[in-house]
Amino acid sequence: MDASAVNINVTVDDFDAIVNYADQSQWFTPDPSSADFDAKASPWWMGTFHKTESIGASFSFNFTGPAIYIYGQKGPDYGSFSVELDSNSQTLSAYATENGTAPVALFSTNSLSYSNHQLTIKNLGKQGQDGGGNAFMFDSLQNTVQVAPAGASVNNSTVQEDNSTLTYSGTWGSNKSGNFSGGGSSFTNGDGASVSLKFHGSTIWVFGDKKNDHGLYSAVLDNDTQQTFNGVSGCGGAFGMTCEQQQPCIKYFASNLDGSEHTLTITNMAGVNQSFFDLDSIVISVPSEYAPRNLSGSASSSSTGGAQPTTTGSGSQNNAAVALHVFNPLLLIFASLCLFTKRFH
Ligand SMILES: [Ca+2]
Repeated sequence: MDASAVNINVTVDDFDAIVNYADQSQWFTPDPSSADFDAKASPWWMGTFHKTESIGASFSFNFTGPAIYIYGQKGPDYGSFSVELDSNSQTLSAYATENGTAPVALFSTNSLSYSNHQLTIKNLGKQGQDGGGNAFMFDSLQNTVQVAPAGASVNNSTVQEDNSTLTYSGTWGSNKSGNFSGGGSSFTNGDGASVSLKFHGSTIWVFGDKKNDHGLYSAVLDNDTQQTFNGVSGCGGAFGMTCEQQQPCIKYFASNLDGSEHTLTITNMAGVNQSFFDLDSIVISVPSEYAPRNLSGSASSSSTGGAQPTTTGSGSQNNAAVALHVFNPLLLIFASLCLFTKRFH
Protein backbone atom coordinates (compact mmCIF):
# COMPACT_ATOMS: atom_id res chain seq x y z
CA MET A 1 0.00 0.00 0.00
CA ASP A 2 1.13 3.54 -0.75
CA ALA A 3 0.09 5.42 2.38
CA SER A 4 0.81 8.76 0.71
CA ALA A 5 -1.58 8.05 -2.19
CA VAL A 6 -5.24 8.94 -2.23
CA ASN A 7 -6.77 5.86 -0.61
CA ILE A 8 -10.41 5.44 0.27
CA ASN A 9 -12.30 2.89 2.29
CA VAL A 10 -15.25 1.53 0.37
CA THR A 11 -18.00 0.39 2.71
CA VAL A 12 -20.00 -2.50 1.34
CA ASP A 13 -23.28 -3.36 3.02
CA ASP A 14 -24.58 -6.87 3.51
CA PHE A 15 -27.39 -5.96 1.07
CA ASP A 16 -25.02 -4.84 -1.68
CA ALA A 17 -25.16 -7.10 -4.71
CA ILE A 18 -21.38 -7.27 -5.02
CA VAL A 19 -21.51 -9.58 -1.99
CA ASN A 20 -22.39 -13.04 -3.25
CA TYR A 21 -24.39 -15.40 -1.01
CA ALA A 22 -24.02 -19.02 -2.09
CA ASP A 23 -27.58 -19.73 -0.92
CA GLN A 24 -29.58 -16.65 -0.01
CA SER A 25 -32.34 -18.79 1.55
CA GLN A 26 -30.00 -19.81 4.37
CA TRP A 27 -29.85 -16.22 5.65
CA PHE A 28 -32.29 -14.08 7.61
CA THR A 29 -32.32 -10.31 7.15
CA PRO A 30 -34.45 -7.39 8.33
CA ASP A 31 -36.90 -6.07 5.73
CA PRO A 32 -35.96 -2.45 4.90
CA SER A 33 -39.38 -1.92 3.32
CA SER A 34 -41.38 -2.95 6.37
CA ALA A 35 -43.28 -0.25 8.23
CA ASP A 36 -41.36 -0.73 11.46
CA PHE A 37 -37.89 -0.75 9.90
CA ASP A 38 -35.81 2.14 11.26
CA ALA A 39 -32.19 2.23 10.12
CA LYS A 40 -31.44 5.20 12.35
CA ALA A 41 -32.43 3.23 15.43
CA SER A 42 -30.21 0.30 14.45
CA PRO A 43 -26.53 -0.05 15.32
CA TRP A 44 -25.96 -1.93 12.05
CA TRP A 45 -24.78 -0.30 8.84
CA MET A 46 -27.85 0.73 6.81
CA GLY A 47 -29.90 -0.97 9.54
CA THR A 48 -29.43 -4.35 7.90
CA PHE A 49 -27.54 -7.58 8.47
CA HIS A 50 -27.45 -11.15 7.20
CA LYS A 51 -27.73 -13.76 9.92
CA THR A 52 -27.71 -17.53 9.61
CA GLU A 53 -27.85 -20.63 11.75
CA SER A 54 -27.14 -22.93 8.82
CA ILE A 55 -23.81 -24.65 9.08
CA GLY A 56 -22.05 -24.26 5.75
CA ALA A 57 -23.84 -21.03 4.79
CA SER A 58 -21.32 -18.79 3.05
CA PHE A 59 -20.75 -15.56 1.20
CA SER A 60 -17.96 -14.42 -1.09
CA PHE A 61 -16.48 -11.10 -2.03
CA ASN A 62 -13.89 -10.42 -4.71
CA PHE A 63 -11.82 -7.31 -4.17
CA THR A 64 -8.72 -5.49 -5.30
CA GLY A 65 -6.32 -3.94 -2.82
CA PRO A 66 -4.40 -4.60 0.36
CA ALA A 67 -7.05 -4.32 3.06
CA ILE A 68 -10.36 -5.92 4.00
CA TYR A 69 -12.45 -5.59 7.17
CA ILE A 70 -15.47 -7.78 7.89
CA TYR A 71 -17.94 -6.47 10.46
CA GLY A 72 -20.65 -8.34 12.31
CA GLN A 73 -21.80 -9.25 15.78
CA LYS A 74 -20.30 -11.45 18.46
CA GLY A 75 -22.34 -12.99 21.22
CA PRO A 76 -23.44 -16.11 23.12
CA ASP A 77 -25.38 -17.55 20.16
CA TYR A 78 -22.45 -17.37 17.77
CA GLY A 79 -20.03 -20.10 16.80
CA SER A 80 -17.03 -20.33 14.53
CA PHE A 81 -16.51 -19.44 10.90
CA SER A 82 -13.83 -20.01 8.32
CA VAL A 83 -12.10 -17.30 6.34
CA GLU A 84 -10.76 -18.41 2.99
CA LEU A 85 -8.61 -15.69 1.50
CA ASP A 86 -7.02 -16.70 -1.80
CA SER A 87 -5.19 -19.92 -0.92
CA ASN A 88 -5.21 -19.38 2.86
CA SER A 89 -7.86 -20.71 5.21
CA GLN A 90 -8.30 -20.15 8.92
CA THR A 91 -10.97 -20.65 11.54
CA LEU A 92 -12.10 -17.84 13.83
CA SER A 93 -14.85 -17.55 16.41
CA ALA A 94 -17.66 -15.04 16.86
CA TYR A 95 -18.53 -16.43 20.26
CA ALA A 96 -18.64 -13.99 23.19
CA THR A 97 -20.28 -14.20 26.56
CA GLU A 98 -22.42 -11.10 25.89
CA ASN A 99 -24.02 -9.77 22.73
CA GLY A 100 -22.14 -6.94 21.07
CA THR A 101 -24.20 -3.79 20.72
CA ALA A 102 -22.24 -2.35 17.78
CA PRO A 103 -20.45 -3.77 14.74
CA VAL A 104 -17.18 -5.49 15.58
CA ALA A 105 -14.43 -6.59 13.20
CA LEU A 106 -14.81 -10.35 12.83
CA PHE A 107 -11.80 -10.46 10.54
CA SER A 108 -9.42 -7.87 9.19
CA THR A 109 -6.13 -7.53 7.38
CA ASN A 110 -4.34 -4.59 5.81
CA SER A 111 -1.18 -6.37 4.76
CA LEU A 112 -2.19 -8.03 1.51
CA SER A 113 -0.45 -7.39 -1.77
CA TYR A 114 -2.11 -4.82 -4.02
CA SER A 115 -3.78 -7.36 -6.27
CA ASN A 116 -7.05 -9.16 -6.87
CA HIS A 117 -8.25 -11.25 -3.94
CA GLN A 118 -11.02 -13.75 -3.37
CA LEU A 119 -12.63 -13.98 0.07
CA THR A 120 -15.15 -16.55 1.28
CA ILE A 121 -16.63 -16.60 4.77
CA LYS A 122 -18.39 -19.81 5.82
CA ASN A 123 -20.38 -20.50 8.96
CA LEU A 124 -19.00 -23.53 10.83
CA GLY A 125 -21.33 -23.50 13.83
CA LYS A 126 -20.27 -24.35 17.36
CA GLN A 127 -16.71 -25.59 17.56
CA GLY A 128 -14.66 -26.81 20.52
CA GLN A 129 -13.92 -23.49 22.16
CA ASP A 130 -17.34 -21.96 21.54
CA GLY A 131 -19.83 -21.86 24.36
CA GLY A 132 -22.86 -21.01 22.28
CA GLY A 133 -24.89 -21.95 19.24
CA ASN A 134 -24.46 -22.17 15.50
CA ALA A 135 -25.25 -18.58 14.50
CA PHE A 136 -23.22 -16.17 12.38
CA MET A 137 -24.01 -12.53 11.57
CA PHE A 138 -22.55 -10.27 8.87
CA ASP A 139 -23.23 -6.52 8.85
CA SER A 140 -20.86 -4.85 6.38
CA LEU A 141 -17.29 -4.85 5.10
CA GLN A 142 -14.72 -2.31 4.10
CA ASN A 143 -12.12 -2.51 1.36
CA THR A 144 -9.34 0.02 0.87
CA VAL A 145 -8.56 1.09 -2.68
CA GLN A 146 -6.22 3.66 -4.19
CA VAL A 147 -8.06 6.15 -6.40
CA ALA A 148 -5.13 8.42 -7.31
CA PRO A 149 -1.39 8.81 -6.70
CA ALA A 150 0.03 11.05 -4.01
CA GLY A 151 -0.59 14.73 -4.62
CA ALA A 152 -3.48 14.26 -7.01
CA SER A 153 -6.95 15.63 -6.41
CA VAL A 154 -10.11 13.61 -6.94
CA ASN A 155 -13.61 14.69 -7.87
CA ASN A 156 -16.62 12.44 -7.63
CA SER A 157 -18.98 12.73 -10.57
CA THR A 158 -22.51 11.37 -10.36
CA VAL A 159 -24.37 10.17 -13.44
CA GLN A 160 -28.10 9.89 -12.82
CA GLU A 161 -30.15 7.22 -14.54
CA ASP A 162 -31.71 9.75 -16.93
CA ASN A 163 -28.37 11.20 -18.06
CA SER A 164 -28.09 11.44 -21.84
CA THR A 165 -24.64 9.81 -21.78
CA LEU A 166 -26.27 6.48 -20.87
CA THR A 167 -27.22 4.18 -23.72
CA TYR A 168 -30.24 1.99 -23.01
CA SER A 169 -31.43 -0.93 -25.08
CA GLY A 170 -34.64 -2.86 -24.55
CA THR A 171 -37.65 -1.65 -22.56
CA TRP A 172 -37.06 0.41 -19.44
CA GLY A 173 -39.38 2.34 -17.14
CA SER A 174 -38.75 4.92 -14.44
CA ASN A 175 -39.52 5.09 -10.72
CA LYS A 176 -39.66 8.05 -8.38
CA SER A 177 -38.80 7.94 -4.68
CA GLY A 178 -37.15 10.21 -2.20
CA ASN A 179 -34.94 7.28 -1.29
CA PHE A 180 -33.27 7.27 -4.71
CA SER A 181 -30.28 9.43 -5.50
CA GLY A 182 -31.67 12.38 -7.47
CA GLY A 183 -35.22 11.19 -6.79
CA GLY A 184 -35.52 8.61 -9.56
CA SER A 185 -34.35 5.28 -10.94
CA SER A 186 -34.77 3.31 -14.14
CA PHE A 187 -35.84 -0.32 -14.25
CA THR A 188 -36.34 -3.19 -16.63
CA ASN A 189 -37.53 -6.76 -16.53
CA GLY A 190 -36.65 -7.36 -20.15
CA ASP A 191 -34.35 -10.27 -20.82
CA GLY A 192 -31.17 -8.87 -22.35
CA ALA A 193 -32.16 -5.25 -21.75
CA SER A 194 -28.97 -3.30 -21.11
CA VAL A 195 -27.48 0.03 -20.16
CA SER A 196 -24.02 1.23 -21.19
CA LEU A 197 -21.81 4.10 -20.14
CA LYS A 198 -18.56 5.41 -21.55
CA PHE A 199 -16.51 7.21 -18.91
CA HIS A 200 -13.13 8.35 -17.69
CA GLY A 201 -12.31 7.64 -14.06
CA SER A 202 -10.22 5.51 -11.76
CA THR A 203 -13.13 4.05 -9.77
CA ILE A 204 -16.78 3.42 -10.56
CA TRP A 205 -19.78 2.57 -8.38
CA VAL A 206 -23.15 1.54 -9.79
CA PHE A 207 -26.06 1.96 -7.40
CA GLY A 208 -29.56 0.55 -7.50
CA ASP A 209 -32.14 -0.89 -5.20
CA LYS A 210 -32.52 -4.47 -4.07
CA LYS A 211 -35.78 -6.34 -4.02
CA ASN A 212 -37.18 -9.82 -3.95
CA ASP A 213 -38.32 -9.60 -7.58
CA HIS A 214 -34.83 -8.75 -8.78
CA GLY A 215 -32.43 -11.34 -10.12
CA LEU A 216 -29.31 -11.95 -12.13
CA TYR A 217 -27.53 -9.39 -14.26
CA SER A 218 -24.16 -9.25 -15.95
CA ALA A 219 -21.55 -6.52 -16.04
CA VAL A 220 -18.79 -6.17 -18.61
CA LEU A 221 -16.08 -3.54 -18.27
CA ASP A 222 -14.02 -2.95 -21.42
CA ASN A 223 -12.58 -6.28 -22.54
CA ASP A 224 -12.72 -7.89 -19.10
CA THR A 225 -14.48 -11.16 -18.43
CA GLN A 226 -18.21 -10.86 -17.87
CA GLN A 227 -19.20 -10.87 -14.20
CA THR A 228 -22.60 -12.01 -12.93
CA PHE A 229 -24.38 -10.60 -9.88
CA ASN A 230 -27.69 -11.17 -8.15
CA GLY A 231 -29.96 -8.27 -7.20
CA VAL A 232 -32.44 -10.35 -5.20
CA SER A 233 -32.99 -9.30 -1.59
CA GLY A 234 -32.56 -11.62 1.34
CA CYS A 235 -35.82 -11.46 3.25
CA GLY A 236 -38.51 -12.08 0.68
CA GLY A 237 -38.87 -15.83 0.67
CA ALA A 238 -40.53 -16.84 -2.60
CA PHE A 239 -40.13 -14.52 -5.59
CA GLY A 240 -42.47 -11.59 -4.99
CA MET A 241 -42.95 -7.88 -4.45
CA THR A 242 -41.45 -7.86 -0.98
CA CYS A 243 -38.29 -7.02 0.90
CA GLU A 244 -37.07 -3.91 -0.88
CA GLN A 245 -34.03 -1.80 -0.01
CA GLN A 246 -34.40 1.49 -1.90
CA GLN A 247 -31.42 3.11 -0.23
CA PRO A 248 -28.72 2.78 -2.89
CA CYS A 249 -27.09 -0.63 -2.94
CA ILE A 250 -23.80 -1.20 -4.74
CA LYS A 251 -24.64 -3.24 -7.82
CA TYR A 252 -21.19 -3.00 -9.38
CA PHE A 253 -17.79 -1.64 -8.37
CA ALA A 254 -14.44 -1.40 -10.13
CA SER A 255 -11.24 0.40 -9.20
CA ASN A 256 -7.64 0.84 -10.34
CA LEU A 257 -8.72 1.99 -13.81
CA ASP A 258 -6.38 3.89 -16.13
CA GLY A 259 -7.02 7.21 -17.86
CA SER A 260 -8.35 5.76 -21.12
CA GLU A 261 -12.03 5.80 -22.04
CA HIS A 262 -13.82 2.88 -20.41
CA THR A 263 -17.09 1.22 -21.32
CA LEU A 264 -19.34 -0.48 -18.80
CA THR A 265 -22.35 -2.48 -19.94
CA ILE A 266 -24.89 -4.00 -17.56
CA THR A 267 -27.43 -6.48 -18.90
CA ASN A 268 -30.50 -7.86 -17.17
CA MET A 269 -30.79 -11.64 -17.15
CA ALA A 270 -34.54 -11.83 -16.64
CA GLY A 271 -34.92 -15.61 -16.79
CA VAL A 272 -38.14 -17.47 -16.18
CA ASN A 273 -39.22 -15.08 -13.41
CA GLN A 274 -38.75 -12.05 -15.66
CA SER A 275 -36.74 -10.56 -12.83
CA PHE A 276 -35.96 -6.88 -12.61
CA PHE A 277 -32.84 -4.73 -12.60
CA ASP A 278 -32.92 -1.14 -11.30
CA LEU A 279 -30.37 1.61 -11.93
CA ASP A 280 -30.33 4.51 -9.48
CA SER A 281 -27.06 6.32 -10.18
CA ILE A 282 -23.42 5.84 -11.11
CA VAL A 283 -20.60 7.54 -9.23
CA ILE A 284 -17.19 7.94 -10.83
CA SER A 285 -14.01 9.08 -9.11
CA VAL A 286 -12.11 11.29 -11.53
CA PRO A 287 -8.52 11.97 -10.44
CA SER A 288 -6.38 14.85 -11.66
CA GLU A 289 -3.68 12.28 -12.38
CA TYR A 290 -3.87 8.57 -13.14
CA ALA A 291 -1.43 6.02 -11.79
CA PRO A 292 -3.14 2.63 -11.57
CA ARG A 293 -1.32 0.09 -9.45
CA ASN A 294 0.54 -2.66 -11.22
CA LEU A 295 -1.33 -5.59 -9.73
CA SER A 296 1.23 -7.94 -8.25
CA GLY A 297 0.86 -11.53 -9.29
CA SER A 298 -2.19 -13.72 -9.31
CA ALA A 299 -4.72 -13.96 -6.54
CA SER A 300 -3.39 -17.32 -5.46
CA SER A 301 0.18 -16.15 -5.09
CA SER A 302 -0.64 -12.81 -3.53
CA SER A 303 -1.46 -14.25 -0.16
CA THR A 304 1.78 -16.14 0.26
CA GLY A 305 5.24 -14.85 1.00
CA GLY A 306 4.75 -12.09 3.50
CA ALA A 307 1.12 -11.35 2.83
CA GLN A 308 -0.39 -13.55 5.47
CA PRO A 309 -3.60 -11.99 6.72
CA THR A 310 -3.49 -10.82 10.28
CA THR A 311 -6.48 -11.97 12.20
CA THR A 312 -8.25 -10.14 14.92
CA GLY A 313 -9.33 -11.71 18.16
CA SER A 314 -11.15 -10.01 20.96
CA GLY A 315 -10.74 -6.26 20.90
CA SER A 316 -10.23 -6.36 17.16
CA GLN A 317 -12.53 -3.43 16.52
CA ASN A 318 -9.96 -1.11 18.01
CA ASN A 319 -7.23 -2.54 15.82
CA ALA A 320 -9.31 -2.03 12.72
CA ALA A 321 -10.27 1.49 13.69
CA VAL A 322 -6.66 2.45 14.22
CA ALA A 323 -5.65 0.95 10.91
CA LEU A 324 -8.40 2.81 9.09
CA HIS A 325 -7.32 6.13 10.45
CA VAL A 326 -3.65 5.58 9.75
CA PHE A 327 -3.97 5.00 6.03
CA ASN A 328 -7.08 6.93 5.19
CA PRO A 329 -5.80 10.47 4.62
CA LEU A 330 -8.72 11.49 2.48
CA LEU A 331 -11.63 10.38 4.55
CA LEU A 332 -13.47 13.38 3.15
CA ILE A 333 -13.82 11.75 -0.21
CA PHE A 334 -15.41 8.74 1.36
CA ALA A 335 -17.62 10.91 3.51
CA SER A 336 -18.79 13.04 0.62
CA LEU A 337 -19.56 9.97 -1.44
CA CYS A 338 -21.56 8.50 1.38
CA LEU A 339 -23.50 11.68 1.91
CA PHE A 340 -24.26 12.01 -1.74
CA THR A 341 -25.60 8.51 -1.96
CA LYS A 342 -27.42 8.73 1.36
CA ARG A 343 -25.56 5.79 2.75
CA PHE A 344 -25.12 7.44 6.11
CA HIS A 345 -27.74 6.77 8.73
CA1 LIG B 1 -25.74 -3.76 7.23
